Amino acid sequence: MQRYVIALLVFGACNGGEPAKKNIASTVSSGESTVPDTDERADPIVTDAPRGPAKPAEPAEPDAQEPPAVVRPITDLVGGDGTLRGDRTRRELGPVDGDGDADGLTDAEEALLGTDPADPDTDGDALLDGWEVKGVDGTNLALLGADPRHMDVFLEMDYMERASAQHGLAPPDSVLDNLRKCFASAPRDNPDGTTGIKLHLERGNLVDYVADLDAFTFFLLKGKHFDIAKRARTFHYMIWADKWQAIPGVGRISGLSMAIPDSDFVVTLGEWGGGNDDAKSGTFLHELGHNLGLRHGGSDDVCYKPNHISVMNYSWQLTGLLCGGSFGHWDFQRSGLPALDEAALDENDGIGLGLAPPDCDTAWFDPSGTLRRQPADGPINWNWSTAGTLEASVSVDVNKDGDKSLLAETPNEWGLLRFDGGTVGSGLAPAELDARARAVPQTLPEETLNHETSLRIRKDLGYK
Ligand SMILES: [Ca+2]
Ligand SMILES: [Ca+2]
Ligand SMILES: [Ca+2]
Ligand SMILES: [Ca+2]
Ligand SMILES: [Zn+2]
Repeated sequence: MQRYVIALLVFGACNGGEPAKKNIASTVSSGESTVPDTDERADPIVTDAPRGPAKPAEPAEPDAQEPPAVVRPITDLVGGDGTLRGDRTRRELGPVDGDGDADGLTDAEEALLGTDPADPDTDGDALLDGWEVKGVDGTNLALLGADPRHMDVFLEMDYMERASAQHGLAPPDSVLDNLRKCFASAPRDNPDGTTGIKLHLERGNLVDYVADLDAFTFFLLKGKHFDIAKRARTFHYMIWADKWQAIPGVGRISGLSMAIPDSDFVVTLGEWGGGNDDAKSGTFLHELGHNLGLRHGGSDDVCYKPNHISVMNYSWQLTGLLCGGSFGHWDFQRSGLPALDEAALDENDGIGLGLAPPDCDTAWFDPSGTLRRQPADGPINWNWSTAGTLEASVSVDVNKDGDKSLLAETPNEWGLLRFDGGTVGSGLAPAELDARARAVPQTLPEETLNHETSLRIRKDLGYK
């Protein structure tokens, strides 16, 4: 009975109820918890689900431009100090003829680099062309691998330590590889003629241990360990922390983006023993997805939509997508899927034959409330009838939110990414930028996937 109540709270929070007020008082201590945590505890806990006053979705990034006829590696053109390289380069530059789009590069420099002299941000990653070539705020982005013709996301990751955390709190290299590869394979076209997004993950430093992190303390730690003046306009900031302060009625959450979109988030897998590689990879991607504007239902805040094959769907956050017979596939949804009418589901049609990813499973709740999975690109036994016959119209609350309704169509999430969350790309003056970078949100997006629910999901899916 208690479990049922918890589930209702969890699912209800995905549909846009009032944002919970969170207590911002907390303490910082230098000690660590003496309670050993494992991945197997079943305390009532909750994970996250950003909500709150959702900013209206902004139009997707414009299509990438036609690549220049000859694309030279940016390192051939720009030195680590932001100066353009070589005698030939200098000859090609000719006289300075102005900077028509005010991005810090002259029209002649832009012609040489293959950037758009009429667009201050040729690749649409919210970092101005001039910033990516010559640096900004004392941060040399070119030296860090930025390219004005290729989408870049920079992220500083600090971490906590707790010796009793079974899996450790900081990420191993294998997790960072998962994250980089996920973004590198993004279906996004760049002006340099390639696809993918370069995710620049920088290991930061060990921060003070905090047993029960909250937003106020998060921003204290950020102010102490993140160089706001140098990096607020170019870097996201996150902490691999221990546990987020328990939320009444929810419990502990696995992570939290401070807004949607934003430039700050935390991963708080302490209740999961720090999380195995899959939990770390998926939770990081999920929260970074929120930072980049993604929501729990693809097009909305509705959770557990079977027509949403993504780590933004709680069904797959802790395991990764199940594709080709194995878990651990890290992705946001790559193409749109049609709406599902829970009151009249045609089992023959599944979630859209020929539209769903061909080798991946989808997951939904059967009438008993058990999470089921079947290949996404095929018929689906929505009501889990034992005979397995396919029926033309069945009525099932497949996302278990207590209502049989229309689950809205879902988009290609990669096409929705916005890179200007929080302070990234900001044109604020230094004082205002500093204030914005330290501002504790009045309300936070809600994450509602708690520990107990996540364990049940993994069990139902047959994970491990
Ligand atoms: Ca320019
Ligand atoms: Ca430009
Ligand atoms: Ca850019
Ligand atoms: Ca770039
Ligand atoms: Zn979330």
